[in-house]
Amino acid sequence: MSTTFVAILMGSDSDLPVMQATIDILKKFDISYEVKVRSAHRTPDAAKAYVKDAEERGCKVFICAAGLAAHLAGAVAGMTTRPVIGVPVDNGPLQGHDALLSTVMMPGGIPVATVAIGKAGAKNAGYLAAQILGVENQDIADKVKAERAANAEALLAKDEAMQK
Ligand code: RP5
Repeated sequence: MSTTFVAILMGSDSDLPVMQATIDILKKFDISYEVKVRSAHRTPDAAKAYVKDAEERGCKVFICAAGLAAHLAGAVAGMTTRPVIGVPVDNGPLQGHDALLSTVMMPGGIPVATVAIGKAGAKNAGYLAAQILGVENQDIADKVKAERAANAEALLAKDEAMQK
């Protein structure tokens, strides 16, 4: 029996401090996930083996994070037709601009849903995965909606306090 989960792949363990934001969001919505270090450059065979196996075991969305010449998301997108979300990591001398372009500029037919550079992008990768799963899973969709409503309410309450 396969269990639905999200796979978070990162090119290096040095990406984990950024990707903790993704993990936190998936945990918030009680979404099962796996976190693996697999590199498009350093461990291409292991990356491919993992993607095939994860897909068979029920992975519905891949989130791939890498910095510098960030090819992981694109490479994974070429191995699966599941949605792939790419997170450009800002850990190099170009502050992630290199990773952004490497991740987002995919040729037609092999999409990577690329989010913002760094922690905001990592957070949004978690939300986007939740929203994709929420198309078929009402429980997750309801949690995402409730969280948005609570955030909107909190912001308006801050505005109200500011007016006093
Ligand atoms: C990329 O190179 C990784 O995703 C990481 O962002 C960057 C640097 O990796 P380390 O040298 O810190 O292992 O492949």
